This record gives sequence, C-alpha cells and structure tokens, in this order.
Amino acid sequence: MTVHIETHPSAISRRRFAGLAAFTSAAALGLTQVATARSASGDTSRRREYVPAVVVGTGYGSAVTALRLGEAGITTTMLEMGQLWTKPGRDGKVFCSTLNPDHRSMWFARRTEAPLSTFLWLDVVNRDIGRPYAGVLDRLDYDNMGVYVGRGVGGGSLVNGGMAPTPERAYFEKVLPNVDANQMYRRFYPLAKRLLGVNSIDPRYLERTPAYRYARVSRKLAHQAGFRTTVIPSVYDFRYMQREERRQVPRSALAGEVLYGNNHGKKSLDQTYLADAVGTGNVTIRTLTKVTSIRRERDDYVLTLERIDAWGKLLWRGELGCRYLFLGAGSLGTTELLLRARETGALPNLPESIGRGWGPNGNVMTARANHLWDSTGTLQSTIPTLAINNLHDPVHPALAEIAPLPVGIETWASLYLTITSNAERGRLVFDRANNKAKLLWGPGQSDPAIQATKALFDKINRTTGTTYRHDLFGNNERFAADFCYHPLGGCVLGRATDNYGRVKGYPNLYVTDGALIPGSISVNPFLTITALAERNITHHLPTLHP
Ligand code: FAE
Repeated sequence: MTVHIETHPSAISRRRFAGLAAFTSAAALGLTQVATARSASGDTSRRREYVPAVVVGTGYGSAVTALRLGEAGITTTMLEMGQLWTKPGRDGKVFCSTLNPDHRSMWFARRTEAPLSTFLWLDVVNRDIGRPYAGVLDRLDYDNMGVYVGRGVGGGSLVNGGMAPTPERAYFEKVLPNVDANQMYRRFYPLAKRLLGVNSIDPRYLERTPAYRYARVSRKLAHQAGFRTTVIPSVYDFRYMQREERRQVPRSALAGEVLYGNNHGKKSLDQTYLADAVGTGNVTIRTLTKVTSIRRERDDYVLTLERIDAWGKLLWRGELGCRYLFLGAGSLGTTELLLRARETGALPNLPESIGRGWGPNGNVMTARANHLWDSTGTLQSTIPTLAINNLHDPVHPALAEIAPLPVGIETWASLYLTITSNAERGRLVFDRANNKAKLLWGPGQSDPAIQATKALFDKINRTTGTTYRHDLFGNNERFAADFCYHPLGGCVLGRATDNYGRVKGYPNLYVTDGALIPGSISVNPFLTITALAERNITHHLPTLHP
C-alpha cells in the first residue's frame, strides 16, 4: 500500500509515522492487536480486563473519537470485528480487484454480491469465491433493502469510492437544525477535510485523460438537457492517479479496484486518522473482535466479546469493562447493539427512539445507453469525480454521481448513483428469535427516490435521444433502489441522544457514527460523519478523565 506521510516534522506526522509502523508490524507478525511499543493496554489486575475508554468499530466516527481520546491521554481500546488489511496475499496484493474477486472480497460469503447483478442480462458479474472468509465487503439483506458496509480496520473507508462532498449548508441546517452550522462549516468540515486528505482532480487532467471519458460523455449529455454538473472532491490522491496513467506506479483506480478495496492511491482511515490515533501511544486496536452485548455494572460498562480467526473459527470469548463507551459500529451495527441491550433488559432505560429515523440517503442506481458515437472508453477510473447537480430542483432534488463501469471493454453505458432527498424513513427493531436487528422498510418507500431519479434521467434521455439500460440490475429493472451504500440513522442526534451524541438514559455512553444522521444528508456522508464526530468529541473531552 502506498502511504503518504506529511513531510514537515510536525507532531502529527511523527505520530502518524509511529502509528503506521504499528500497523506494519502487526500485519507482519499476524497480530490481532495494533499498538505502538509504548502503548498502554488494559488493566488486567481486576477480576475482568478493564480500560478507561472503549470505541466500538474503526470507521469514520470511531477513528475521530479514538484520536481525540488518545491525544487527551485517555487509554482507549478500539474493537473491530473485521481484520487488518495491510498484509499482501499470495498474489502480492492486499485486496482483490472488482473484475477478479476472490475470498478476500466478501464477508463470510460463498459468492460475491456486487451491486450490478448482470451485464447484457448475462450472469457474468458475480463469482463463486470459495470458502467463506472475513472479506472486506459485507451486504446485510433485509426485506426490500440490502445494505453494503465495509468490514475491517477502517470500516467503510476500505471499500468506498472516496467521494468527499460537503452538503449544501441549507440542507445540513434542515437535517440537523440544532447543530451550529457556522461552527461546522468554519471549523469542523475544514478540519475533517484536512485530516482525511481530501483533494480535487486537476481540471486539465479531467479534460484530457481517457480514464474520465465516461464522465465527460455523461456531462455533455447532462448539459445538453440543461443540467449543471459539479466536481466531487475525493480522498483518492489524483496526483497518484496521473502517475498510474503514466505507468510510473502500480495501478489501482485505473486497474478496476474499488468495492473490494484499493491497493493504492486511496487514503483509507488506516493511513490517516487511525494511524494518528495509534501513534498517540494511548490507542490499541483489537481486530477480528466483535462486541456481542453491552451491560452496566455499577459505574462501568461491560462488553461481551468474541474473537475469531479470518476463517471464522471462534478463538476466544470474554469480557472487557470500561468507564466511557463510544459506539461507532455504523448505523446498523450501533443501532443493533443498543436495541439488543434495551430489548434483553441489559440497558432497559434506553430511549424508545432507538431504531427510528433510518434511511438509505435516498440512494438509487440507474444506467443509460449512449449513442454509438459517444463511446465511454475501455479505461475507466473507478473513482467518480463528476456529478449532475440537480439539488436545487424544487420537486425532485437529486445529485447523480457519474459512476464507472470498469469492465475493460466498450459498453456505451453511463452508470449513476443518485442521492435523492427521499423523506421516507425506516425503522430498526430487535428480532428476538434471531438475536439481530431487523429493518422495516416497505416496498414503496423507495418510490420517491426513484421518481426523483427518473425525472432527471427521463429529461436527459428525451433531450439527447438516448435510453435506459435494462440489463444490469436484474428483472429488466431500470432503477435499483433495493440496496444502498449510505445507511444513516437509527440513533438520531437530539432524539435518541442529546445534541452531542450522548445516549439518553445512561451516563458515559455515546454514539459517534452515521447512526446520528437522520436518514439523509443529500450527498455522500463520510465527510459529514467525520466532521460531526470531531464536533461531538470536542464538546465531551473536558468532561472525560484519563
Ligand atoms: P463504518 O465506516 O461503517 O464503520 C463501522 C465499523 O464497525 C466497521 O468496520 C464494522 O466492521 C465495525 N463493527 C460493526 N459492528 C461491530 C461489532 N458489533 N463489533 C465490532 N465491530 C463492529 O461506520 N461514503 C462517502 O462519503 N463517499 C463515498 O464515495 C462512498 N462510497 C461508498 C461505497 C461503498 C461500496 C460503500 C459500502 C459505502 C460507501 N460510502 C461512501 C459510505 C461510507 O463508507 C459510510 O457512510 C461510512 O463508512 C460510515 O461510517 P461510520 O463511521 O458510520
């Protein structure tokens, strides 16, 4: 993996260097614990192991929280059910590519479950991948909705497309009215962008590279139909991409890598926030370790943990106590842990609003067939960088991101992930029989999102004389709204928690991830999750003690 280290000798770069070294040595030694040599670990002298602060998960919200706890000198353990993705496999690569997936692709599955199910109606997209393994991408299937999530140290940052747009301020204020938008837009968004390593494509490169021909074709047709387009910032290093094109470095975005991980170029959290957190010397990450339940004993929280090997064999079951508990297991993971705690009577006073306010960020996928003279190119960067911006439409606001179809042959297809402002909300409830959260999302609840997508692309097709593709999503569907990449909500800020993510009814219990955002943010969410976590932990730090 390529790692970009800041060159100036600031504290953060020294820290990051120490953190990165800890990742490398944990991977080389095959350890399920990432820590620096001087890291403080849990107190084992008590009846059960104890650490002052526990952070569940290693996605965006968790990574921010752990860094700030570590900086404050609070000994912190992060618990991550997925594995550390730093060690190359037999092919010399950490991750497998989208076109040639193997056991590393999916979380304990025998077959891949990519968002496109067929190509030219042929079952050529998904593959059998052998023995189930702790792969990097998971798909959680509920009635009428499948949810993709990342598994491993870095959470969604390992599998996502790296797009890091900031929502329009008016929409942010509508969704989170009690959050000081001035503070967010002046302080926490810029901070999050800097630490995540957000950059934008050089406009000259965008105009000339064959790798974004597909984006330029879509842009041209969108403009013909009277729509505006927007450049989307990213955590993929576009300078690296230009060197990929010149064959000066190993290819990643230009080699079909995304979804099952990028071997180069993308600044996933293990290269940024998490390295900084571990580098403080106060943060330890335990991998392949799942939190299965939470209860309270006097002033402490007690977590039940299960550690597996990468093939799923249970190696250890035990408990860990802590004073401060931060939940960053993602919208579904965090909500499930709290629902289980409430419904089994372990934390009976948790609010009724846990599980409510869930949404898929209005996600819809669709594709168009272009004219034969509008070829989209055989080389396609997997990192989207342009979007059709119809966010100001008073009836059907939508942001349609121009996605690649990097299959290596000319397809004349334009693929899009549309983010709409669908106001429908689902609810997560506890399914006692299966000891799991269950999502209640009705068959018609995606209809408003489909209507917004259809309004946009009907107009483009009508104006330019093009059509929808029917061969990609199964059942001749033109719109795929039965899966999402952006699960949000379940423990909504200001409802299930106070205005800073502190869970109502229990002291020292916090939510720090996408579960806080009520179902929609109108653009891709990780930058907002990061900035909000920065804001919340800044508020809590003065009240926490090492
Ligand atoms: P998340 O990143 O999901 O991290 C949660 C972590 O907790 C995971 O590592 C889990 O394995 C772990 N975990 C869960 N339960 C447990 C448990 N019980 N015990 C221990 N560990 C547990 O949470 N967003 C963008 O902004 N831009 C994009 O371009 C983009 N593209 C995407 C593409 C794909 C294919 C996918 C799947 C997502 C994409 N997203 C994108 C969404 C983004 O990755 C997601 O919103 C964030 O990762 C959510 O961050 P959280 O901190 O909520």
